[in-house]
Amino acid sequence: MEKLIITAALTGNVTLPTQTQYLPITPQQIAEDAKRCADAGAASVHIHGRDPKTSKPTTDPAVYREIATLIKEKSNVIVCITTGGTIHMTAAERIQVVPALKPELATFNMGSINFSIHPIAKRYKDSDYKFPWEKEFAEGSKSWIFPNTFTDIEHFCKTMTENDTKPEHEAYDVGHLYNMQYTVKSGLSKLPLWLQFVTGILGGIGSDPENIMYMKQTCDRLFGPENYKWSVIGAGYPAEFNLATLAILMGGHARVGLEDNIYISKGVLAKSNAELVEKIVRIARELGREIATPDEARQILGLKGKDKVNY
Ligand code: KMH
Ligand code: ZN
Repeated sequence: MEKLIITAALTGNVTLPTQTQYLPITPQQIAEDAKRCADAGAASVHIHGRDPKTSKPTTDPAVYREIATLIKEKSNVIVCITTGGTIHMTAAERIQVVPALKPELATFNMGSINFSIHPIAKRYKDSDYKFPWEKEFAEGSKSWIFPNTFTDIEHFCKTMTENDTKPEHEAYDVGHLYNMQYTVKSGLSKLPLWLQFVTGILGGIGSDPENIMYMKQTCDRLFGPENYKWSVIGAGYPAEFNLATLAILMGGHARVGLEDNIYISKGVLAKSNAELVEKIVRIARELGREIATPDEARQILGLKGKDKVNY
């Protein structure tokens, strides 16, 4: 099996600062976490920006530039920038970071889904929230649709191609794999593809191992086994570790991080993103899977290299 690519998703767009005190918020905190995760074995870090004052997710390219520049100074790790954002952001706002920074990798969400975190709001009283926006953000997600129309998909494909940014395709359900096939057939996406199978989002496919098997089988049929690489994002605990372990055994790759899961073990908060990376590295080593360095991951994924980014 090829070496394991570990992605660390550091802060995300839906984890609330109230949920964990260990969530990195400022560009400095995010960059320091990226370095610690790389030292622990992550080949790639997935980045969202947050307003340093309010902690709210932002699409401000200046925030992304600061984060990416600080990471580049500290580490050779691959920087994968989000184009996902939140319901409060337009598709144009979400994609603007790609022409601005021309990153090696950027996420590319392959279809529209309900995307809700409203059950989290039930855990907190009004006085529990650290920031005034969090309650409405969590409760309001009950009415969210995460829009990724074919118009958006076409525009994102063209923008990523123009900027030589490799898409990291996020598939939240089996139908999204067929959306991806449409982009391949219509010449918008080039093979080989790099995919994240995302499970456990309220609105998407569940975190059953059978779903990962089925998504992989579907990709084998649609693209051919040699034409894609895949990784898993199991949202929540224990899905993050269970599905990452399954992917390690099946020859896929794995993402962990506070964007997707805040627990290191049942009911125990992870004290850092690096602690989550360390755990998956231990599991991989026990199972005999070697860990890819950033440069090995660049080769596996066919990335342009960090000397060709615009930051
Ligand atoms: N939050 C994850 C479930 C993105 O940033 O574009 C998916 C994600 C999407 O990371
Ligand atoms: Zn993300």
